[in-house]
Amino acid sequence: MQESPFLRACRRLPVSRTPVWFMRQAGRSLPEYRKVRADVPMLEACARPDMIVEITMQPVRRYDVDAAIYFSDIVVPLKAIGLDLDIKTGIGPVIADPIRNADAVKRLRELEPDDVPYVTEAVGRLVEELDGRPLIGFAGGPFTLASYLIEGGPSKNHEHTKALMYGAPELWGDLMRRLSRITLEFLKVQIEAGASAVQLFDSWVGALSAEDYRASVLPHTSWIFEQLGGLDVPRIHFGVGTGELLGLLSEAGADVVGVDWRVPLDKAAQRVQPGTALQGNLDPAMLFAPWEAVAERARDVLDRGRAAEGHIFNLGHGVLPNTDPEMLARLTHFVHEQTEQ
Ligand code: 1CP
Repeated sequence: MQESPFLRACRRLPVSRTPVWFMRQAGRSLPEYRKVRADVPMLEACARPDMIVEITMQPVRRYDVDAAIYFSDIVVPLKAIGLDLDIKTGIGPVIADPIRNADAVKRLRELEPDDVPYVTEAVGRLVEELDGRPLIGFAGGPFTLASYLIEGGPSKNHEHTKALMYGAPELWGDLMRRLSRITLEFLKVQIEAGASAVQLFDSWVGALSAEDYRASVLPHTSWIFEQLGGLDVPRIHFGVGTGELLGLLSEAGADVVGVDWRVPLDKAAQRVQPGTALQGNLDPAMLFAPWEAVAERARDVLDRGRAAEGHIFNLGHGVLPNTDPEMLARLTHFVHEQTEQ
């Protein structure tokens, strides 16, 4: 079988068409998702192979996307090691006792494959059902996970996180090392079960200056990517508001850097290291404009994406909850049609 355009673009090989998938393509914006989730709390859904398989497949049935993304959440491995946390509708992850001192950090134990048997089972079933279409595994990046743990929930300014990072560098290092090991193990479980690429969502690192990112986050993320290096699975690295960090996100060891909508892809291509493919970067809010405007912008993304060594079409961040699924269907078709060789 011909290798998929998605995996080929990750590896910077010529493609028969520009591959496309959407961050957060599963869930939220789909009526069929809301239906199956109606009586099932989010974290329960993430621990049930039947739900995981169904929700992961929903967007694949609807759109001709070139990859599926495993249905889960970045806090699932933290729940699996016993942290008291929940995902609240309309809010996001909420941690009962925020982690702000050495005792709390020490309680973060390693993740074992046996903590997440449902991941192994669901990935295996998905690989079979996807029949050659790649499955992307994912995990949260260490800064983003640390932010939820330290703040206790979603945060705009990450003030407690930065207080710990600047004020207690050793404790910060310990926390980052523990989270990196958990993230690595969570990704390895997905890869060993058959995921053919992984994405590290360090969504909130854009809150840091380049200097602080280099000193306090990069060493940990580099370690994760290095550990994954021998597994022959493309590694995608994504964050929001990372215009100033794009070079460092690739330096961390990613094969593909995900770019939000703020930096045009031709500029982003100059900022990443040679040997890096790009993923992105249509503004997700753009999908609320009339189709003609969307098409024009999508064409611009494709044109600028040609400056990259490989391009995977995506949005600049996740699909917004009220997005019309019809727009995503049209957009997927448009990207394929414009780029078919
Ligand atoms: O396609 C998909 O939706 C796949 C599944 C997926 C992914 C990739 C979910 C399901 N979550 C994630 C990753 C995730 N979770 C990220 C990284 C991606 C991003 O930047 O958007 C982050 C930051 C989270 C944390 C999180 N979980 C939030 C954001 C809160 C904040 O700080 O603003 C929210 C709202 C959740 C809950 C969640 N995760 C996923 C779903 C479908 C939901 C909504 C839960 C519900 O339906 O009640």
